[in-house]
Amino acid sequence: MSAPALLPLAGRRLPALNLGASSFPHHRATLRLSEKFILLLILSAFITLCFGAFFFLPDSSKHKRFDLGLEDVLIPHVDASKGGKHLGGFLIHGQGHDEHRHREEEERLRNKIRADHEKALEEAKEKLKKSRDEIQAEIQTEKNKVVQELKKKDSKPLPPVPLPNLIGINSGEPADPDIREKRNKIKEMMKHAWDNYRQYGWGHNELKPIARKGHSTNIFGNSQMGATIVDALDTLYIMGLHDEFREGQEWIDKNLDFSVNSEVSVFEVNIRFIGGLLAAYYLSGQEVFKIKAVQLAGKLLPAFNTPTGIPWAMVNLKSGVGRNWGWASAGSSILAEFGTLHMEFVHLSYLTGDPVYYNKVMHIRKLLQKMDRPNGLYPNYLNPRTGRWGQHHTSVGGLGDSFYEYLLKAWLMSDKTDTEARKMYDDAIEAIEKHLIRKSNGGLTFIGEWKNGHLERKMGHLTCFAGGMFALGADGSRDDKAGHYLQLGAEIAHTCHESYDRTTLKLGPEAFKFDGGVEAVAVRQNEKYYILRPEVIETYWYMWRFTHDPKYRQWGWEATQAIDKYCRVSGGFSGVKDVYSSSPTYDDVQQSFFLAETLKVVWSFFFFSQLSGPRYLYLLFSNDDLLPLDNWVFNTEAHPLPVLHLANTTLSGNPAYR
Ligand code: DMJ
Repeated sequence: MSAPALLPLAGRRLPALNLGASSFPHHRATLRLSEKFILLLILSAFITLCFGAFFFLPDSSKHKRFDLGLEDVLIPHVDASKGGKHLGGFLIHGQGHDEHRHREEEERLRNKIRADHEKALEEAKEKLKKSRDEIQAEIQTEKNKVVQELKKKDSKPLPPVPLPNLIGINSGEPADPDIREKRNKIKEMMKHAWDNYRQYGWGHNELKPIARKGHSTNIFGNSQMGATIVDALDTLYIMGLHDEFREGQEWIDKNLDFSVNSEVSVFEVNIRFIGGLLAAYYLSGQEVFKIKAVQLAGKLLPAFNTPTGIPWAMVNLKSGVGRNWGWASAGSSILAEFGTLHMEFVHLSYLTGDPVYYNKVMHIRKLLQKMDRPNGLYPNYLNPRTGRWGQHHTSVGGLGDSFYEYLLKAWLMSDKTDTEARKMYDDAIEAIEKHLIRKSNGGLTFIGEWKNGHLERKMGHLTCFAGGMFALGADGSRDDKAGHYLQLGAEIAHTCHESYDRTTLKLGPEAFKFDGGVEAVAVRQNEKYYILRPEVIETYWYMWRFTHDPKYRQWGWEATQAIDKYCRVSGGFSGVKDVYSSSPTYDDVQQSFFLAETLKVVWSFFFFSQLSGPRYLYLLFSNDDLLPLDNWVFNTEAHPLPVLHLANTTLSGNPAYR
């Protein structure tokens, strides 16, 4: 009997079933009963069929998961030879159906699921017997295992590279007792700064020496990255403070982690962290510093994902999302920030064999070369979306300074082979000299700031670094103007010394004017502070290296004494709010650059005595064999990086050339 024959019959008879039997003659009633029976039979057969279909038809939800492209997760086995894919034991497509094998496979999976459930149940029962503390300890052990595994993965050794000749890192004690005494004093100041940071700010970025606790600013984001430790390492090393260096190394090895949800300044992290780690690596040869530098550099790379390749000022180390400072000319990038990456990034490519870092900074250079420059000057702001300049402000101080410094140092660091960088430097300083450098009525040479077509007769403490830069760039200058640039360096050094000498504390203000009868003096209250900056001492140091005029050493020593007298507190060193006040108030910040730069420079003053080739206090008081300038170039945070005696072409990361 086929279903189509049954259904019309059932349909026609059904209404009669509902009439009572008493309404019909007997024989007809008998007939109806048999009909009912047959109908019931048919119905039950139909229901059984539907029920069976419900259970035995393939599960459509499984097809949907397959369509989502999750094959890798969901398909336990792919038999390529048969071209068929099995999903949980069901054949989805392909040939060669083997019912028996399917059933076996299904059975095997069912057994496995059952066994897994039982095992999980047993484990859960076992867990419940344990105390809360035991369970927590187990979880912790598991976590540690995962962390260790990740660390192992991250710490894979990098391919070895030939290390440049590390001349001048192990110099001896000077014979002159006066010089020895000065060096000991500077070393004691470094110990005071470090020991207090060690005691009250360890692991924080900086120290509040009066509140005696950790300190940080938005340039380091919201996490504790131990900026002072990383920044101070090479100074500790140079001064022979090896126990302190080892403490720092241990902290970095165990605690310095860049997978943090923190938005940092690309520039500051580059010059202080990458520069500091690379210098520590070159000086000590300890792999951990190189590995951390490379890990951190990888976290900065997303900042370059802009329409022009000019990096954002800030990047979130975890998400890689970048942005610019809201105050910077409608969200522009800043010349001194994106223009101060070259030295470190070239070294990263050299050490890793990966050209990505080199390519990023060369792309910036090429882009700048193509752009028109108003009066030959580089404006401080560049929009990374449009590739156009922002406000036409030019400065050799804040916002511009180290861009010019890195053009010159790119050339020096390449063993003078990067002539493109030298040309850009020469062009830039010619325009600066023409439009920004003037003599005051009192005969002081100063570098002003260009703002929308007029010269502001104000110079910043930061700008004072330029004296040293002019001296450093004298050799190799265009038209053989070495004497001229050395003289310019000396004039800037003199002006900056005047800015110190005309204060009560003999420490220089943040900015000083040459206007309305004012000469080298701060006028505004908010420009009278001194925050342990190095630039003036740095310029003295370069001048000392190139001229050996003892006045520069003397000036360096005077500044050191003033810092010790007015910035020293029992919990470290602090900036002061007013250098013209005889009872100064403190800003309560021990800047990381005080340990990285200021103290390092005075130290090296007393190492150099020859008329050879460059920033600082410890360097001021050292013999000439400490980090000779033919072999080392200091980054803008005074971290020494060795000259790479290679042609530019070798920086492509091609291991054959390294
Ligand atoms: C340092 O972090 C660097 O020298 C930077 O280039 C600008 N100045 C500060 C210290 O003043």
